[in-house]
Amino acid sequence: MSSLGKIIVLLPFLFFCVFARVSSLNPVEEGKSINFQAGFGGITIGIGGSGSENPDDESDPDHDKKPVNGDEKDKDGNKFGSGGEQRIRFPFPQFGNHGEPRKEAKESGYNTGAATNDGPKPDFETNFLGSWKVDNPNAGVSAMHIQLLPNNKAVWYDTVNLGKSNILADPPACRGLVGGRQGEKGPDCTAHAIEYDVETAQVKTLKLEYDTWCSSGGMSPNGALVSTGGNQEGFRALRILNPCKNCQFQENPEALSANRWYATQILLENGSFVLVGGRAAHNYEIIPPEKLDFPIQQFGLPLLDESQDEKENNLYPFVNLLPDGNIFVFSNYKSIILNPYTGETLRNLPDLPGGSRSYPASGMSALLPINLNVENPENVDVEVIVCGGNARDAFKFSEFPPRKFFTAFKDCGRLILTKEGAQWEKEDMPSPRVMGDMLLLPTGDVLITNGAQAGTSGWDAAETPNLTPVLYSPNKNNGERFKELTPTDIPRMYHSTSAVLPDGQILIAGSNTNDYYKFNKADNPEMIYPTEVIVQKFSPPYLAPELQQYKPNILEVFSDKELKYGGEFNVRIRLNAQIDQSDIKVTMYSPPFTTHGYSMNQRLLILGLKQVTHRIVTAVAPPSGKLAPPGYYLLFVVHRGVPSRGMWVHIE
Ligand SMILES: [Cu+2]
Repeated sequence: MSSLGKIIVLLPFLFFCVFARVSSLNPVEEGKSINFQAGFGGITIGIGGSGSENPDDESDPDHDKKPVNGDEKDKDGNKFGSGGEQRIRFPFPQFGNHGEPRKEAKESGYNTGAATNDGPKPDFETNFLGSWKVDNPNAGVSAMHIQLLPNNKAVWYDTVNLGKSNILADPPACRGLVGGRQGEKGPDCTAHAIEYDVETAQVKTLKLEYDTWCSSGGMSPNGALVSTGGNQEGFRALRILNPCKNCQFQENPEALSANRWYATQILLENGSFVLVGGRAAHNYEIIPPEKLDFPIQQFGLPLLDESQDEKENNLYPFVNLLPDGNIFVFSNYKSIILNPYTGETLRNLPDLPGGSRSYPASGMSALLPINLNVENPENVDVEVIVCGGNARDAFKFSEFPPRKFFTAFKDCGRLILTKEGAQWEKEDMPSPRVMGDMLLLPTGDVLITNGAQAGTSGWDAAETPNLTPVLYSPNKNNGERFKELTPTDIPRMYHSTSAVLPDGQILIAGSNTNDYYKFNKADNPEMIYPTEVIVQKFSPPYLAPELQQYKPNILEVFSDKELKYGGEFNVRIRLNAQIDQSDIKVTMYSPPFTTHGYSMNQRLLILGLKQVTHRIVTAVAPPSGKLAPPGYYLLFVVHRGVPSRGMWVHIE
């Protein structure tokens, strides 16, 4: 949180030594880790995955194009947020569309591209600019941090130390009230974390003991959420949540080597996490996966000293794993390539000119999709993009009254990280943005949402919400890459999040520019933007209704879901089209941990292809953990820009 002085007296934590640790907590019990196959892989989740289906049956190519079992969502606002109720779901497809004539391409106005043998056909075109819908009018907890897990539950939470949320803990659990609505008395019996079913919008509350405010996290190789850091008693906490029914967080408040408040966490090739920075923590540490207690491995990181401004601008650094196993670390405007196992800086990269990109100036960044569909996939170029942000002194003016909000940056820089001597390539977004979110879509495009057009991160420290999503196509020519999409009408500014869902929709949630939950001006005259507990879903252009006829359907039960590095694997599909190999892309997405405008551990891999028909796609798994750290990914088959529903796969 920005307005530090309001609540916290920051201690000068400048002793970066190895700490004695509390080791009274048990490590994760073997039996508690998720069994993916048995837990949910077999039954769910609506991809036409009827076990009785014959994949070689040619007679019925369209049968599973209808949504499974209609819309199961309960739109009755009263039922949401209460948690608890489990529904029986019927994932079996309806058999329909037999013999129905397909919509003529001409009639629907799409470029189908003539079937030709010379070169890849273009992506299907659409004029659809996306659409918004409310998925749940009250999720109870404002989504400050979010992670999608392989059981199709999005876990999100804010903080236990800023008063009551909008949902009671179920089963009941109370704690002493810290902060909160004016005049309110304790105890606090609300929940501050929930599990959100991304298919049904149902909410189940989760218990959190140690504060997660402005924390970090990621998905471990076995599909658990590993949450780190936070504030106060959560500064050094590590929490593990396995994606199973009725699981709760296991927490160790003394696991980490330093206070990790605004740190960044990513996976390394061996499945360990690297946890970088945090307020006054100019170092990083390596934490093994799925352990609550472990020996400290901490390394100094001078970059975080060198890039610190008067108002920090070195928090939530942008960190990515590179194909050689080293990591890219970007803070403020400076970046390096670092050997994570020795702490050695291997290369200083050129400064990104213009101002600051890191928290609280809060630009956005992502590793662009990595194309492994090449001759030597172990030796590919990877490129990072960094966009938006604000001036290095912007927070000084936006933090306290009389506030002054500098217009955010419009510009982006792209840098090839694998080429020595590469320089930043600059380009401009259609609008200025700070605190935006940047997600990699199943197609390989990039979606920019959320944020504001002026100001910085921090309570009430920004104005003019940026309501217009932007699609960025990295492979087009500079100057032609951005496209504005349908705007929303709900501001999503400080402490908002977003997530790519298996069906290709984007979940958009959170936003709390206030120091506790505030919903209306009558009770909170000083409030500018309300705390958001409304959950939306955004459908990007590839979900245009008229494109759905081109959408491949993955037959999950007949497809390989356990991948081995470098190994070939088969995905059974149904696709009613004449295709050749160049019409199909297979992409693999690591669902990130998103908070404060940064999606940690996000990557999209475009896989090598061996053989493609309209029935079966044989693809090649990424060559190593350096390109795809072990764990769960969403795999999409993309037909000329139209993605299938994603199938969860696991690689190690
Ligand atoms: Cu924060």
